[in-house]
Amino acid sequence: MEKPNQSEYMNDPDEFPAHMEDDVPEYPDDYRSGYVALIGEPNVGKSTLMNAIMGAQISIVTRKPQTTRTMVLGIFNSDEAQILFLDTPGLISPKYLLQKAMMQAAEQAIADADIILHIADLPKLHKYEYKVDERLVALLRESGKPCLAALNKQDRVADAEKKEARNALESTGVFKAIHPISALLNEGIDPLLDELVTLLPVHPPYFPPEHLSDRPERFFVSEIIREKIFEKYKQEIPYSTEVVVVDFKEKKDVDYIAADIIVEKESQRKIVIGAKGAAIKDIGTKARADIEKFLGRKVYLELHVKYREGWRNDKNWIKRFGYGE
Ligand SMILES: Nc1nc2c(ncn2[C@@H]2O[C@H](COP(=O)(O)OP(=O)(O)OP(=O)(O)O)[C@@H](O)[C@H]2O)c(=O)[nH]1
Ligand SMILES: [Mg+2]
Repeated sequence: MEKPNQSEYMNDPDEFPAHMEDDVPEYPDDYRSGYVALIGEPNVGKSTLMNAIMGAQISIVTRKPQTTRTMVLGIFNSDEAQILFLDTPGLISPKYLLQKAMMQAAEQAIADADIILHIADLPKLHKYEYKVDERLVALLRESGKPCLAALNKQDRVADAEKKEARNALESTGVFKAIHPISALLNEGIDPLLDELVTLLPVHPPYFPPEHLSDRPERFFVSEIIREKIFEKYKQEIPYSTEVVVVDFKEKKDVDYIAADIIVEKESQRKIVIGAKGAAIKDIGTKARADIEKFLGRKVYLELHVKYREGWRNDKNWIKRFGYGE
């Protein structure tokens, strides 16, 4: 990802919102800003942590692994720092092209980051006898960047288990500090943020302070619809589904949004539509409620279900859907 250049944005009023032209905020000389990559296995709570820090649903969260597919930026502002969090897809061994693109997103985040925050899942560490993935440790070590670890889901383990997990991560020698947290219950997050700030480079903010992300509203709308599909279906459908917003018109009373839900097979298309359209109606109702909450506006949502045979393994479709380079 291209980092925006501070001096360019100060000089080019076309690039940034009008209020920045005449009201360029002053920042202390020791203001810090930089990128923090959230890295870890699927389902450990990376997106939950980002949302907890942001106080908003920037990244979708479900109970299933491999929910996040692409790098999602969350911009956190305080008086002393702007932290740019890069939420990433969980680290896996890719089996199809879409997963390969997902791993590229995680690698790109590591390459772009000033600091790497590894999120580990405490109950899972306990279950697997505190074994730390050696490939991950090698990846972090090779990056040469400062690394911190967050031991997440502390609400689900006893103190003795936390201690074992801490010892296991400490023994790798790659982490500057280890923070037990619960992203779900918002525990342990302030000390983690404080520590991140101390490790950030002294740099003016990259983005105007009221920006929460660099993604357009369309992106969040399609992600919310995808989240509802992840929640509704078990194994196959969520991983075969992509959502594309094809029309988005802001109107006076109610915005009009049309989106295509794309699956891989005709049989999946039938399932997503459901008997007499009941399934798609349910997805639409739930998605619309969350989209309205996110946009703060009323929305008319129109959904169509289509199939594109084997799109997850087709490089042209993957590119068209915005994954990979
Ligand atoms: N008990 C508990 N559950 C948590 C905590 N943090 C996250 N979870 C749950 O863990 C599940 C996965 O959370 P996500 O935030 O989607 O995980 P992720 O690491 O972003 O997953 P991928 O995007 O698939 O890589 C969800 O059901 C969360 O509610 C926590 O601190 N405690
Ligand atoms: Mg995620």
